Amino acid sequence: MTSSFAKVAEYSAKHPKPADITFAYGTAGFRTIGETLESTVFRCGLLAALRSQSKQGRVIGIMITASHNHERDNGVKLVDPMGEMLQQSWEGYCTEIANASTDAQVVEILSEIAEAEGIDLSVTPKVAYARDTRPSGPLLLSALQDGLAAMDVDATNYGIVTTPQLHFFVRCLNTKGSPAEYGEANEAGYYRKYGQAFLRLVEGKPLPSTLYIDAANGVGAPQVRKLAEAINSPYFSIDVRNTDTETLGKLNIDCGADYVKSNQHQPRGIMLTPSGRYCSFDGDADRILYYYSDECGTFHLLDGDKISTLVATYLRDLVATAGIEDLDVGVVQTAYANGSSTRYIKDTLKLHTVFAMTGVKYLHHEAEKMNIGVYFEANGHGTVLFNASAVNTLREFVPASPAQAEAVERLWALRDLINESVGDAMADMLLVEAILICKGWTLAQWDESYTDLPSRLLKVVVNDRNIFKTTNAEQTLTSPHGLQEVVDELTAKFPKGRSFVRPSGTEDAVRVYAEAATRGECDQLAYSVAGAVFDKAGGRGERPAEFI
Ligand code: 16G
Ligand code: MG
Repeated sequence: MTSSFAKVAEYSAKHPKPADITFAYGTAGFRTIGETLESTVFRCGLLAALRSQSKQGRVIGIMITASHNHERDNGVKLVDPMGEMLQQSWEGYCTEIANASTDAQVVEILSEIAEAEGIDLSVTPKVAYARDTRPSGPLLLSALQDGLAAMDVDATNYGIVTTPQLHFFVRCLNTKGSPAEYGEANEAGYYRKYGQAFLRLVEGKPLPSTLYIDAANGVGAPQVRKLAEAINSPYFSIDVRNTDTETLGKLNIDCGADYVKSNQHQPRGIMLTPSGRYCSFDGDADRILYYYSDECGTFHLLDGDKISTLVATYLRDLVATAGIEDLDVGVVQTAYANGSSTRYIKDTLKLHTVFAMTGVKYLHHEAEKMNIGVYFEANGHGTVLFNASAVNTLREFVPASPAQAEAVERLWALRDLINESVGDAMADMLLVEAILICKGWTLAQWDESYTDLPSRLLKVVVNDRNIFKTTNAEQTLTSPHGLQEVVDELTAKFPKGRSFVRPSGTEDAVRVYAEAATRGECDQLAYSVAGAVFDKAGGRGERPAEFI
């Protein structure tokens, strides 16, 4: 068996593991200082090859990106054949191989995985890969290419694209020629598929005003311009800001979806005017948020929850107009969803809603269980899934009137407009634009559906975040002992109070979320919970400032 790995040790010697670092495959893959990731990315190449062989030579994706994080960081994640996140049971293999201390051990681990998974090593492995615009990208890319060469992989380099584009290509490659054929596995195919679906939905409706896009000085900037060129229609008139992917020190700085969500403020480079329409992508363009300013100059954010309710409402209404009875629309949220949104979904929309743990893979799996599952994190990451039974129902449904036929046709067009492999800022933007155009809505009209409760997200640095264990979709702490009771006591003091504490999956810190009826009460709750975490669970550095 080892002969299949004959070249691995030699290549591996070119990419030694830094002795003092322990790597972990987290919520969205490995993520840390870019320069330290060479060995990890090389080894991900090896593992992707093995994963492909375990899937009878289906294409596995590898994306080199650190999303909204600082430019000095980078990361790598594997993409499974349908464009979804890597199966969780393989995440442990990734961590194991990333931490092997010698080249011989790397080979040994590969052999062990091959044996444990019963992998046929004679299968030619196939991998598709890409990176974002980070300065450490080229170094990591060449480490990856060594990993692929060491395993004789049939590899396709997609260059610099958004994370969701790479997911899309992987799904297209693996469904080519099948009934589930997803599209053409290249950039032009991506723009064509989503552009055409968008135009099918909006043609004949009144034209929208220009949409200002903050591209976070990341890979979304060139890509969204290419999308606009391909669509080439006044229905998609955009003005892209924060497009500098060349100058060091600009990526995600004072701009991008994460900045806008955390600061509840417009990014640098965008001046808000009343009636203007604005959105922000994150650094790898898998998240999107909308915002606007009212006549008084007050900033209003339309986050992932607002996108999710907009989309769910539209889908629910179309299903009703079509007269299809056995097609349920459901919504998946995380604990970060604003309480007002959850109440709105349950009480006003009367749709089924569930909570999943933070991280796309968890939401995705819950949404797969629904007929039409809309999932979004409040931070703007999400998409919609039509499961097999929904597709069958749609296919077999016989409309009884032209209005019903039109609603069915719109449901098909919406499905084509959605990137079902993963949340996608560009596809989600077209989806929101299409719905707003069809409804003839401004951002303020969209915003009227419900009013967010004031919320606050704080970070507490502790000695060991691994002592924090949660249950109930991360809303309840089971460890450290007694801390949840303190959170409950504090929360009970505030009308509409809600707070939870969870260990971050991407950073060495603990997150504290709180919401309450007023801004003042929300902040009091957030800081008192953060203070309790700091005092009772080994806080490090500065104690979260008390709210006065
Ligand atoms: C990752 C997740 C994102 C999640 C965030 C939470 C993916 C592709 N990305 O960026 O969805 O919101 O982690 O970070 O799953 P945290 O665990 O540090 O709070
Ligand atoms: Mg991202």
